Amino acid sequence: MRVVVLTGAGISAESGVPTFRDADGLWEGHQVEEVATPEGYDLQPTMVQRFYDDRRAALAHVQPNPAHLALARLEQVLGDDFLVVTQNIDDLHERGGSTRVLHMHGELLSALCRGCRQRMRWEQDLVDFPPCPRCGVAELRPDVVWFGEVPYEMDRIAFALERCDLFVSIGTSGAVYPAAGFVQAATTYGARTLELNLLPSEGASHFAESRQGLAGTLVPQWVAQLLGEGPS
Ligand code: BJW
Repeated sequence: MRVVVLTGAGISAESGVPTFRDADGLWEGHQVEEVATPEGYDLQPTMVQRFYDDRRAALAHVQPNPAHLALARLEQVLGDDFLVVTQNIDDLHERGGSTRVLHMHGELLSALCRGCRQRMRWEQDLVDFPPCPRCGVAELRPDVVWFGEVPYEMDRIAFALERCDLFVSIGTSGAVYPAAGFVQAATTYGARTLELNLLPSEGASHFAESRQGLAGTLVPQWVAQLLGEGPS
């Protein structure tokens, strides 16, 4: 059985990573247009660099939770028939043991040079605009996908959605495209669909099944069920 899992901010919430649109979420203290668009970055680059520097630094203080660990366990069983597509820019899937992960909205631990367009692993602050180690131009920005930009890995994601038997969406509001449209694509190609979310998402009606609760509880339960270990 081929399984594609889409994850959003909700899967990292119990690790202490703020979501975007919940109360106390990241958007509560910031205008989305200011920190998550190329235009916002051009207007206030230092403020945007600080926003991402703070989030990068915060990674050192969070750990994967049982939901991340359960997905890594499922990958160990399904191997190449399993894929995590994450909208998250944290590294909690990888630290939880997953290796088959596509970061469609980029990664905090990566920088993108606006001079030479190279992407590179980056663990330090960017607020002082250090020169690119490759081309020397001081135009490094967070390697994340802002509104109006094209998400990463779309070809590989489309290929996986066409071939999967089961599509599972975990901890995402379904407010942001193209990820919000994956459930309809998977359905069109014949997959069964399941949503695991604290509350019904904006796209809940598109899923064949929807379960509400904490990801740290629901995901291990679902994985155990899929592996024949729990009640069906
Ligand atoms: C729990 C939980 C717990 C809490 N357990 N659950 C009009 C119509 C349609 C589309 C558009 C339109 N106008 C413009 C567009 C396109 C636009 C878009 O979607 N806009 C919408 C606002 C309408 N999209 C784009 O511009 C994208 N690019 C694009 O479309 O390019 C064209 C193209 C596509 C494909 C091929 C070729 C061309 C780019 C989108 C980039 C989004 N970027 C961000 C910032 C990334 C960097 C960063 O992290 O700062 O990505 S925005 C932000 O939202 C971030 C997230 O990844 C994304 C989704 O958020 P997510 O993960 O859903 O978080 P929340 O907070 O919204 O929800 C959390 C959920 O978890 C909630 O439901 C909670 O209930 C739940 N939860 N705790 C389980 N413990």
